[in-house]
Amino acid sequence: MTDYKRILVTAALPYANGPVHIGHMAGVYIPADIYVRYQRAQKRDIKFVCGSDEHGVPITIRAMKEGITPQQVVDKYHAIIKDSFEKMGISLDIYSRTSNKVHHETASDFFKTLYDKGLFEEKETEQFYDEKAKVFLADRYITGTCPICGNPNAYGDQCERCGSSLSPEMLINPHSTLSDAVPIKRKTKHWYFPLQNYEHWLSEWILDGHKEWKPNVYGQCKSWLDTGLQSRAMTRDSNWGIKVPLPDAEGKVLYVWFDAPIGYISATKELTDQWSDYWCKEDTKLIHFIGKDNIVFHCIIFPAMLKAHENFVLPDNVPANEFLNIEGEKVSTSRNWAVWVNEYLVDFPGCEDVLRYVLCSNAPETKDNDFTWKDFQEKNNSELVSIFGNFVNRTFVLMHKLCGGKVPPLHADVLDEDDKALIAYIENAKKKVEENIENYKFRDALFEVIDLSRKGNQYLQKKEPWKKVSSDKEQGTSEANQKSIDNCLHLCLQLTANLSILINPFLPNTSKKMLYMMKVVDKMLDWENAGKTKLLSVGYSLRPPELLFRKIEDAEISLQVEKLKNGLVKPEVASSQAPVSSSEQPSTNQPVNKSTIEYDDFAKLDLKTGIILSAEKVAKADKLLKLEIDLGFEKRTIVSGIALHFKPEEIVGKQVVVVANLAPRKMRGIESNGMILMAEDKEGKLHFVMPENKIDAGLSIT
Ligand code: B3M
Ligand code: ZN
Repeated sequence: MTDYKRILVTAALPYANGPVHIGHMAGVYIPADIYVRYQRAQKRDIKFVCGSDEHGVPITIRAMKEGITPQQVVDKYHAIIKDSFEKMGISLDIYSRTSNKVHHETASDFFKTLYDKGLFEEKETEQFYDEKAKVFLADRYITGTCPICGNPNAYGDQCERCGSSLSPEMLINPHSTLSDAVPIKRKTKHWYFPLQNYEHWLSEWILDGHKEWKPNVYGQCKSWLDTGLQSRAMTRDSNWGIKVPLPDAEGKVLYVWFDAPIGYISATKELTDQWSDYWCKEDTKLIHFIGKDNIVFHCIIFPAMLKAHENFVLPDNVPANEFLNIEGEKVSTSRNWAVWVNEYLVDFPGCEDVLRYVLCSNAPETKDNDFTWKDFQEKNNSELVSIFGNFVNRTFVLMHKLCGGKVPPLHADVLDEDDKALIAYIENAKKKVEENIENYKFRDALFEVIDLSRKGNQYLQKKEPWKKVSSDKEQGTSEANQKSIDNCLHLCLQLTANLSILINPFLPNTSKKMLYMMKVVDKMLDWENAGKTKLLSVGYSLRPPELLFRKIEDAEISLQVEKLKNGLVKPEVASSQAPVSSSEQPSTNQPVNKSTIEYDDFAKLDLKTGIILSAEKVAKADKLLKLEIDLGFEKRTIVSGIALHFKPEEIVGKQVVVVANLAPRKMRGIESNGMILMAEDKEGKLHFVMPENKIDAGLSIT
């Protein structure tokens, strides 16, 4: 381990097509950050890089759904993701993006190098093509009826209702999502990377050479290699992405999984002029933190690319995690079954470390795991508050009460068995935490830290220093008792100092607060200080305690559970109204009681009666109708996701209730100015919410 001169840690580049959720954090970013913070405390040369993945189908799909350009999509989500990472304390050295010039150049050059070496196969194949929109269609762009469950809105690669993976050929009534055209097959040329040529080398490198990789990672690699590898197209027909740097490649871009991992190299280039030390020198330890769905790309395809290029180091480890489910169900971004980090940060200000704690102690390191809000509360209240926080708080309160706010001396002559045992725990904890982190066992490492604070509590409870103070003022506390009090609090304070060092990689904000209370500088957090019991000098005066964690109340938890359920979008409407996040998008399912709002909140809504003057289908969007609404005082254009429920001609003349002061929003290039209210019944059928009698348009609803 120590024969490496430098470490380069990469964390999977999130697609900039939505905010990050807690599954991403638990699987990738929190473990990576713990590892990096620990290595920094060890004073090792380490760089931590990441950035937004801004190409590929996920981005163009999102653009289509939101009715904005791919560039607008990536600009929006890049900013949101970057902000979430910063606030969650993910201590990246750089958060770059694959739309940067340096990345376009780096990825192009990489492709060109392999091309010039003659390593690609050029092949013509038949792919689905939309004759109306004049583009080749990725599987996701083709929808139709699922042959398995009958869902009319299944995608060409997957049905989101029954979860089956599909291919476009399997769909009943397939049509393009860009137009209503039935896709046809058409010839197209692409450049393929013959992975089978690297199979032998990969087997040796991984199956023989990296038996220490996590079983889930090793197992997946083995199964890919056992099945046999095939050529994979490294280019796509699209106008969004990095142009294929060849003369006869009009309308072709690099496959997103070709360019994205090169993004790690580009980000390092952007970060430091010494980038090539980290990428090209053999004594670099390269580690990719990823989720399990990215294993094949990071363990097979990217290493084969690196090997083919010849200039680069290979990953030393790829500690991929499994998935985190929410309240017993798989995360689904299209159904909005997720806990979004940007929303958590608003709902629980100052509780960033709590989320880090819960996600680490519950990380899906070896199998899929479940996040529940109840467990979140439980872990906060009965571990962070009652064990760790309680120990630090008691130590400080007692030290102020019994030792005049100063670090008391240690009397070696009266050290007893309990004192010695505590010293031994402190010394041993360092090694245990360290070993676990080095082996990517972050849950176990964190458990050791909490366990050390638990030991502290037990020690205090046994020693009961508060009982040793004499109540007789005249007589005062006996010398023996005072010595025992001193020793107890001296050791508890040294333990507190140790806890601040050990908890720092996991809960950096908590560690900072502890430093403040102890009036010491960051330097104390150097890992070499862990295990020592002379960190705080005798006679040094310390600040009064501050609570490290607050209790989380039942009401906060039920609110979150409610929010999760209320935000849930049914698969049928998900594709036209895919949520950006639950707070930005109204859901169309049956509301479970929402939380109470003040009258003032209600009064902000400008609800008006209106009449539909005209309705027409929106091109390339089978769920949207463009409505002209008479609001009495003006006519409005409103785009509404009701096309699957009503024919345009049957709703002309209907009375409707309009949210008239909703911020305008572009959908499919049409600006929508407001929203009409609909009621959804148990069968998922929509009904207009409207007055029974004929009334004028433009009346206020109060
Ligand atoms: N953006 C996939 C994902 O977010 C992809 C990772 C790229 S890492 C080079 O799961
Ligand atoms: Zn299905």
